[in-house]
Amino acid sequence: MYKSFLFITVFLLFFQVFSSQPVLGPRVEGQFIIRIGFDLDPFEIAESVGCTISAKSKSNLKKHYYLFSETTPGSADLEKIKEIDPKFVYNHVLNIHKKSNFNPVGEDYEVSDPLFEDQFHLLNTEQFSGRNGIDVNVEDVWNQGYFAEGILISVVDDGLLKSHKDFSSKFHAGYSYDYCRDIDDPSPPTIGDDHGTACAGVCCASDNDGACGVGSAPKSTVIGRRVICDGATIWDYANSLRDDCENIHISTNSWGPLGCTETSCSFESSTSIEKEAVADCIEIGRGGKGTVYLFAAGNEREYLGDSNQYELNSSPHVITVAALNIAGTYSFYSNTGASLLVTAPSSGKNADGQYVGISTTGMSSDTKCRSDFGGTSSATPLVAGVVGLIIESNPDLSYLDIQGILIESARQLVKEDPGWVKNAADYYFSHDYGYGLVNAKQAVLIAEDWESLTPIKNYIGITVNVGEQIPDNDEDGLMRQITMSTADQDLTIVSGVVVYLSIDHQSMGDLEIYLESPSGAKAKLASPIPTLKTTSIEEYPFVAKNFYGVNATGDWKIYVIDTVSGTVGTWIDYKFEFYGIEPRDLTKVAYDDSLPDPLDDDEEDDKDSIDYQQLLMYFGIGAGVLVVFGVISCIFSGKKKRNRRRKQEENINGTDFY
Ligand SMILES: [Ca+2]
Ligand SMILES: [Ca+2]
Repeated sequence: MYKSFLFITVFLLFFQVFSSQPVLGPRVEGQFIIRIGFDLDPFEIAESVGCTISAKSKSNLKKHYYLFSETTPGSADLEKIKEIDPKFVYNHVLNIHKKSNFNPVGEDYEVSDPLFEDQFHLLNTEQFSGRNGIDVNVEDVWNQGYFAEGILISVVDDGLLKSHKDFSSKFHAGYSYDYCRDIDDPSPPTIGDDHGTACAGVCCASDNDGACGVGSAPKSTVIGRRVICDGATIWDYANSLRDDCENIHISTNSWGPLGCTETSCSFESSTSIEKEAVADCIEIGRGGKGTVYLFAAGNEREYLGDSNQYELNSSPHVITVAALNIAGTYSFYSNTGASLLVTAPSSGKNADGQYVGISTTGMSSDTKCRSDFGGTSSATPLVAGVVGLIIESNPDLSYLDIQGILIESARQLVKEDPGWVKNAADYYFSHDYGYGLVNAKQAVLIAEDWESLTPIKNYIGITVNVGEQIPDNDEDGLMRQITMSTADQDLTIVSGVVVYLSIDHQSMGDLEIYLESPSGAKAKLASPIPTLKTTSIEEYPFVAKNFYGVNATGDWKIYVIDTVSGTVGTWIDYKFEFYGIEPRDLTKVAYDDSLPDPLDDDEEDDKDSIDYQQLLMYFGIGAGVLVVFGVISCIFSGKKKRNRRRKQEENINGTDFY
C-alpha cells in the first residue's frame, strides 16, 4: 500500500513541476529523470549512485522513467549507472515537460484482501498443493505501478452486482446496461445470476478494500452488461459487444452457444450483426486502436468440444482463452482447438487429484465471496485484466499488437506434451494451450518497446467451388489448395488463417478437417465427433491461429477426410482469408528466465513437474465427475440449458469439491 504522506509529498512536487503550461524554466537541482530497464532493480541502482527514488512515470511516457533525487546535495554519480545499464537515459528535471504522469514509488505494492492468499491464479505459492509459478506472473507488474488505472473493462454476462464492495468504487454507470430488461442497472435480478459478478471479480475486483480478493487489473474501471437471459435477441448480443466501443478498452466474454453435451454436438454460427459488431469495433474501438475482445474457449473437452465450433470464438479478431489447472496442465474441461490464442489458470485438479476452484467476488451480499468459480469463464477475465495492464504500460498498442504481445510472452508448459509444434517462424503452438500460459510481466516488458504490427495487410480470397463427394472412409479424403504467390498475397500472418467451408453431410461427425501450411505444419480444424448433429455448414469459418509470424507465400492445403464408413457427403466450396501485416520478420522475444521454462531439459529434475500419464488420469477422473454432475445439472437447470447462450462456467461450479 502507498504511504499516504508520501503520496501527498510527491503529488505536491509534481504539481509544481509538471502541472503548469509548458514554459521553459530552470532545472530542478539534485533531481533527475532516469530510465532503467524493466528487468533491473531501480531502488538498488538508485542507492548505488547516491540517490533515492521519489516517483515513477506512468503509461504516457511508455518507458520506465524514475525520478531520482540526490540523497545529499552533490551525492549523485549517475555515470555509474552506465556500468549497470548501458542503455540508461537521463535528463535533468526542468520546469518544462510535456504533461507527464508520475506515480509515487514507495515500498512494494501489498495486497491485504482476505482471499488474496487463495488466488493462486495471480500468485501461485504452492497453496492447495499447487505448482510454484503457475500463475499469470502479475506481481512484479503491480510492483512497477501498473494496475490498469483508467482502463475500461466491459464484462458481458448475466449481470454485475455493482453495489459489491469489490466494484462500488470503480463501477462505470454510463456504459453499463441491462439488455434483458432495457434498464441502466445491470445488477442481477436473482441470486442465480452470479456468473458475471464472479467473472468481473477475476479481472476487476478492487484491491485493499477488505472484501474478497483482487482482480488482475485491480484499479481498472468495470462496466457491467447484462445480456445472458431468456429472451435476449441477436440485437441485444450485438449491442452488448458494440455499444460505446469507441471508448472501451476491453470486452471480456465468458459465454457462448450451447456446443457439445454428452449426447449432442453442433457447429454454432453467429449472426452477421454480432460479427459486424466485433469487426467494427476492432477498427473504431478505443479511439481507433481497436477494442480488445476476449472469449472463453468453452468447457466441453470431454465431449470433444473444440473452440472452432463457436463462430464468435473462431474469429481472427478475438483472443480465445483456454484454462489450465493449479498444477500447470490443461483443465479437464478446457476445449481444444486451432483458434486458441492463450491459456490462463483456472479451476481443476492439483497434483494430489483434488479439485481447486477460483476465489473471487460472490453474490447475496455486498461483501460475499466465493471460492468455487472456474472454467474457461474464469480464465478469460483473468487475461482481460492482464490486457488492461499491458494497455496501461503502452496505450498506443493496437488490438493486433496486444495479440502479438500475448503470443510473444506466453510460456509453453509441459514439455512432455507432444502437442507443442513449432511453426515456420519458430513459434510453439499447441491445440490445448494456444501459445501458452499468459505471462503479464514478460508482456509488459515487451509492450514497452514493441514495434507496432503495421501496416495491416489481409488477403481475402474468393469462394471456390468444389462440388465433389467426399470419399467414404478414405484416409486421403479430398484436398484443395491455394497458392499464395502474387504481391497482394505476400504478407506475414499475425491473427490467423481463416478457411470458410460449405459441406453437406448427414454424418458430419465422420469428418476430420485440417489445414496444412507450406512448411507442412498443420492446424486441426475439426475432428471426428460421433455425437455431431450438424448436417450442413455454409461458409462456416474455421480459424487457425498457429501460423503467427509465418510468411503466407506458398501452397496452403485444406483436407476434408471422411473417417467412418456408411454415410457420405459433399464438399461444396471453400474460401481462404489471411490476416496479417506487410511482410516482415517478427522478433522472437527471449523468455523471462526468472520462470522455469518447461521446454528446458533441466526441468526434467524438477520435483514439481507433471507426469503426462498423471495428466491422463486427471482427465479420466474429471470426465467421470462431470458425467455425474452433468446429470444433476440437467435435472436442476433445464431452463439454463434451453437458453440459446450458455455461460462458459465449469459444469461442476457451485458444488463444493474440496
Ligand atoms: Ca477486494
Ligand atoms: Ca462416412
